[in-house]
Amino acid sequence: MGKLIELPKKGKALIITDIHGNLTDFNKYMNIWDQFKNRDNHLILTGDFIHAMGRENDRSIEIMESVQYQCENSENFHVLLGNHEWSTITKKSVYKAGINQTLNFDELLKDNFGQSYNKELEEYVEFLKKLPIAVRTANKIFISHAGPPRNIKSLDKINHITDKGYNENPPLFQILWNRFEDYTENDLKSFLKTVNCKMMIVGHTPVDGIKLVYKNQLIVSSSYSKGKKAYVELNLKEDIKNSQNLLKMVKYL
Ligand SMILES: [Mn+2]
Repeated sequence: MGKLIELPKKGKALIITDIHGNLTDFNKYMNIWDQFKNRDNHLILTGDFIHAMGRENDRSIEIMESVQYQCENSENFHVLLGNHEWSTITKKSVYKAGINQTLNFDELLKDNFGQSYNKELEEYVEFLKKLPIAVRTANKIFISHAGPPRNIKSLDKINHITDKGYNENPPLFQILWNRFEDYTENDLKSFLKTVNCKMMIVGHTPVDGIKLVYKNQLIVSSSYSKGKKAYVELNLKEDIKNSQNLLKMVKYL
């Protein structure tokens, strides 16, 4: 029941971020995954797969259904919680460009499921509560939606990060919401030291494909981005010593 997934030194992992209700991009990535999947390879979706900018192009429900199906049917399909899924659990409103995305999602559910929308929503919440929060690979890469959180004393704290619930839980809030202006280079270094990792990969902040922050954090935008759409094909067997080693594994949609 832990919230941290540990991947062994075997195979590769596709790391895909911030789909935000874009079914076209989601399907492109699922095609890449179909070609890529085998016993040793993994897919890591780093959260925020729901909530598009406009109602008319918001395909969050189809994506939610597909993600749920694949999670239940493939051990190598890992989906992490993002702040937008968190807002569905906590029923806290989340805004993007001034638009209340939580209300939009409610409307979408009502349109799709009519009277039974509330029952459907509760089923989604139960599913989302099962999602892990982070992945740590044997070659020392830490992957989460955002962050790092402050004042984490051990890797085990990440594994138990939701023990205190989803509301009023600062470390959980920070790992889902923190952007690079929210932490210093020292915060990042001290976090990586605590979890015994070399580099961190996150989504959350829209960038032009990728952006390297404080030398040890790679921000990736796979769909909702400021231009290019990037993902990472992480080799889990390779020794990764620095950002150059990791940048070689970046691919574009
Ligand atoms: Mn986010």
